[in-house]
Amino acid sequence: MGSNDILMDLGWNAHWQSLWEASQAVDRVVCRVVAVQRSGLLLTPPLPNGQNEISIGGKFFLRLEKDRPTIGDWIVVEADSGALCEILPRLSVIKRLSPAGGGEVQLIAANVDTAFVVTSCNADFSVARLERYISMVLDAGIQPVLVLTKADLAVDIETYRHAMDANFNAWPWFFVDARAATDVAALALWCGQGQTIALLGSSGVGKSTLVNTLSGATVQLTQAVREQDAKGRHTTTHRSLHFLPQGGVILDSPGMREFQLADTVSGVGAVFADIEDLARSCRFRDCRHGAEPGCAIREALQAGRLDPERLQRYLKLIAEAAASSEVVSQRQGRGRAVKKDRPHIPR
Ligand SMILES: Nc1nc2c(ncn2[C@@H]2O[C@H](COP(=O)(O)OP(=O)(O)OP(=O)(O)O)[C@@H](O)[C@H]2O)c(=O)[nH]1
Ligand SMILES: [Mg+2]
Ligand SMILES: [Zn+2]
Repeated sequence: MGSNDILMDLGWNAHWQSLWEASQAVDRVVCRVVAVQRSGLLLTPPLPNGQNEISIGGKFFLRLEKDRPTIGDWIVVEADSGALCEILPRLSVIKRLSPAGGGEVQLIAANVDTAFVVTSCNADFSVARLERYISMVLDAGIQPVLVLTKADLAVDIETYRHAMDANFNAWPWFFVDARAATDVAALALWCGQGQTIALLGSSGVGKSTLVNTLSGATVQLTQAVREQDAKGRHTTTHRSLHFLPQGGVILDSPGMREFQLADTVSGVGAVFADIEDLARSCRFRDCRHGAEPGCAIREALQAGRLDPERLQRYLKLIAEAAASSEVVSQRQGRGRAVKKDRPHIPR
């Protein structure tokens, strides 16, 4: 396997080393997927023959999206032919429901340690959207860090501080001017060697600006947002991995428009752990928090210990994740059936 030092710079660590040793064969190398293109995968480090692009091909192409290689994956490749042999088991994967429908999941990134969930101190800010992002991130077992950009432009920063204090104190959060190295220095804690960070957020919130400031260089294009409504212009058009001077690897992504949760019920539960704790002390296991006696949720509402809007947001998100789980499991069940019984499937 090439130089270990190079792999370390790509996020390699003892976990990957042991998996690799278990599967090692003399004619194979391990690489990280740094971009997924229509024609194939971009890899780093390149294969011994200098090739840094391979096609997905064969058995991987026929798989459900969740089992196909995605950005951030560690893959084992035949050194000479460039054939993809295996995807090393993922430590984490961020996914959403595919907008194409049909219960397909869409992978956003694999093997991410920390997600910087980015929003701005302007019209982009939405407690509900932050909760949605954090649900997706926690479901993947990833540490969320909330980054509130454009603090330098905020007319009334206290409004944002209040909303953050009321809802998000379980996670680290920061006000920053994303262009200012001194502000962004607070994020370096999550950017050390062996760490992979993903940036998530709407267009125009400053994801690429953060990559540039953390890099101390202009590695990504950025563009001013629309004056009238603070909406971005979808400047970043594809996902890409960047290597930070702090030693970590950071993934820049195009701004996400509204997205639907995949099968992430437990992520929603983790965001609203306080509400799920309360629900466990309702007298009836199947309490619907309506008129039932001994309802801990209703008591908390009446005592002013639970914000009714927060409860509504929880109920909406948990219903969405449950509905997604249903269609996703149907789709994945069908995927297996198709493989096993292919000749008999009626058209
Ligand atoms: N004043 C100020 N401007 C910022 C801040 N963060 C980003 N900007 C500006 O906002 C604009 C959009 O920033 P980008 O980094 O391109 O946003 P993005 O999230 O990458 O957007 P997409 O690539 O479209 O998803 C640029 O003009 C940045 O200079 C900030 O904290 N303060
Ligand atoms: Mg961008
Ligand atoms: Zn109840």
